[in-house]
Order: sequence, then C-alpha cells, then structure tokens
Amino acid sequence: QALERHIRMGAEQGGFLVYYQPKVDARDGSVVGLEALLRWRNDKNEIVSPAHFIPLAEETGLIVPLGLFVLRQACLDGKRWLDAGRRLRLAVNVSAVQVTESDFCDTVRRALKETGMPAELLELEITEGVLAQDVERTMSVLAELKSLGVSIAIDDFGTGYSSLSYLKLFPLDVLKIDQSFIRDMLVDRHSAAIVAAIISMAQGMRLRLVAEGVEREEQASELLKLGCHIMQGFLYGRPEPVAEIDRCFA
Ligand code: G
Ligand code: G
Ligand code: MN
Ligand code: NA
Repeated sequence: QALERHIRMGAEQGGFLVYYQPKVDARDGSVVGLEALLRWRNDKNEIVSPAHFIPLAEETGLIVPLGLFVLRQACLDGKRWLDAGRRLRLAVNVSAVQVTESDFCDTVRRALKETGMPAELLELEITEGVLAQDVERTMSVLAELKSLGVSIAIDDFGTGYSSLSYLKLFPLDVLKIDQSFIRDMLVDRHSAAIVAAIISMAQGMRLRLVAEGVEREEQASELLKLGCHIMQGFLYGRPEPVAEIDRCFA
C-alpha cells in the first residue's frame, strides 16, 4: 500500500520520466529508433526501474495512466526529433492490462493526432502475455492498431510459451530476440542455434528483427553474419534521459 501511495503521488507530482535507449543499424552505426523506458524518481531522488513497480501498477490499474504518459511523451519527442530532421522509430512498451481496456486503440489514435507523430514511426512492444489473453479480442485490437499504421513488435521473443502459434495467428511486424539468447550465443551452442533459427524464421515471414541486450562486438558481428542488423544494448547505448539523447543528437 505504501508503494501504491507513492506511485500515485509520483504520478501527480511529475515523478515519472521517460528514458530512451537507441536501436542501431550495425551496418553503418546509425540510430534508427529509440525504445521508451519508464522510470520513477522517488522522494529520495533515486531512479527506480519499472521492474520494481510495473506489477503493482498493473494490479492497481495505475498502468493505464502511466502507459498513456509514456505513449504521449514518446510521441511528443518523436515528433520533435522528426521536425529537427531525425526520422526515428519510437518503441513503447504496452502492458496486457492496457490492451484489455476497451478504448486502447482510441487512446493511441488520439496520442498520434494530438502530437502530430506519424503512425508509421510508432512501434508498440507487447509481450506474449498480451497474446495469451482472449485471442479473438486481441486479434481485433491488433488489427485496428495496424490499420492506424503503427507496427507491433513482440518483446522478449522466445521466452514465453507457444510463441510459434502466436506468430501464425497475429499480425506482427517485429521480433525482438530476447536478451538471454544474445547473452549466451557466443558460449552456448543451443542459444546460438536458437538465435539463428529465429533470424531465419523472421526472414521467411518478412518480419523485422531487433537483437536485444547486445553488449559485445563479437555478438554484433555474429548477428550481422546471420542476417540481423538492428541492435539494442549497452554496446550501443544505455537507457538515458531525454536531455542526454538530445545532447548526442546536437
Ligand atoms: O528499463 P528496464 O530494463 O529497467 O525495464 C524493466 C522492465 O520494465 C522491462 O521488461 C521493460 O519492458 C519494462 N518497461 C519499461 N518501461 C515500460 C513501460 O512504459 N510500460 C511497460 N508496460 N513496461 C515497461
Ligand atoms: O523487456 P524489455 O526488453 O522491454 O526490457 C528492456 C530492458 O533491458 C531495459 O530496462 C534495459 O535497461 C535492459 N537492457 C537493455 N540493453 C541491455 C544490455 O545490453 N544488457 C543488459 N543486461 N540489459 C539491457
Ligand atoms: Mn521492450
Ligand atoms: Na525485452
């Protein structure tokens, strides 16, 4: 309850902020996109990872206003960068609870309209938890989102259950290879084989690919050889406050 009260207060007092982590095309080193990652600055001025408060925010429904905050902020920043001549794809994490809300598509449509962010530059990252809900309903929500022009990425791909049947069922655009496979791919044959299989499957299905958690040059060069060229990870940049990103772009 204390944490819930703190989160509510944080939401009222502007204690939440959005960090951004770059996605880089390793073929030429260019930044092609950014993932928006929520942070909470608590009353001790510490930056708290969402891993510590998202589950509670989902239970209490606070994830809905928090998710809207992140979505709007990412659209505002994406439009600002676009106006400055940087055409970047902005990725926003979306919780299953948000997708279940009856007006989620309207919320996304409104955020795009009110900020002027082009739909084709917005990517929504969902986890298998979203796809595991009511299939009919999720399918119609995803179809409506796609008709707006936004793309759908599946986050942490390869870690949940039934991923392959989800790929067949749902209209997805992007697979984000889970960081656990990238972390182990140089030392463990099984992880390397899984990464290679995910890449060739995505190519066959004409899905875009992002490798998550790339920390070493050797991982990047192996991924490039296998045909995955968009990378996200500490090798290319950590999640940073927006002022820091602006400084890099200046
Ligand atoms: O940024 P970090 O690695 O600390 O994030 C921890 C977890 O929180 C990740 O699984 C990430 O996907 C999730 N997360 C970060 N920002 C958001 C957000 O805005 N909404 C939701 N639903 N999850 C987020
Ligand atoms: O679940 P999701 O993929 O949205 O979570 C992204 C999280 O992964 C971010 O909170 C970020 O801090 C973390 N992350 C991003 N790049 C790396 C990396 O190279 N190594 C590790 N260990 N974590 C990373
Ligand atoms: Mn993500
Ligand atoms: Na992930």
